[in-house]
Amino acid sequence: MWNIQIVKVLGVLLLHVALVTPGTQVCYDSNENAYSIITCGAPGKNGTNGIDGKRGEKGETGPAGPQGFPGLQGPAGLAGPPGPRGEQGPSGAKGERGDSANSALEDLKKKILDLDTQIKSALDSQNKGLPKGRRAIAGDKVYVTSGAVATYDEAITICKTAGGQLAVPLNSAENNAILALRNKYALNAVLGMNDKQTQGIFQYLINMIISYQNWDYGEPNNHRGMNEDCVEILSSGKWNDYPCEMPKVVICEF
Ligand code: FUC
Ligand code: CA
Repeated sequence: MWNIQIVKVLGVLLLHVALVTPGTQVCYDSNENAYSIITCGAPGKNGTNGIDGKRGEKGETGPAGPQGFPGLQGPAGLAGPPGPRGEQGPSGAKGERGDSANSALEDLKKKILDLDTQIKSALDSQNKGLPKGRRAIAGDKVYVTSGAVATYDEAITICKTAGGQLAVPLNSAENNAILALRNKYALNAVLGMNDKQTQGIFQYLINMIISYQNWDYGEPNNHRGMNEDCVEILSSGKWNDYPCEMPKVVICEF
């Protein structure tokens, strides 16, 4: 059986080699169910397109696109840490030669004396306007009163407001000048000292223990434990401690 097929194929091949001429071809003749040398018909027309195939699988990621345009500038960032210390700058020009310590001190003294003179003459011209008897002088101090009475605290404020301070005698000359004013009014006058801080220890307004003193006999006695913390000058010029709330003549010193 296989031998017959082989012989048939070989036969056709031989026939092809021997008889094929231009215009003829070895074609399969379906009527004969065999290959034969025939003139082959023109090839049929292309069939219509088949239906679309299935959607293919997702392709691989493409290459990166071109760089985009730069975005808008963002807000300013926080201040960075301080930079390292810069180098030292060049030294400045040499200054003028200063005054010697002594001549600077002399200048200062002169200025203070000038000021002192100015203040005294201003006070003098101010006090000369006062009626006689309201002004007394001891050394470089000027004592002034209007004859009005006030408590100790009020008296301090009155004299401070006037640019001076409550009269305080530091020696007998000053005590006499104050006494002269006190006696014009025949009323005891308040002095600028008290023992509010420590009973029995009288101090000036600047919290210094008094140096000069002119107490009356038996004074200061803080009579009957009455808080006699302030000091008045009596008609004798001697001093007595009395309660600060009692009104006394106010004498200021400048
Ligand atoms: C003396 C003084 C008192 C008071 C009284 C009336 O005792 O020591 O301060 O003035 O007299
Ligand atoms: Ca007393």
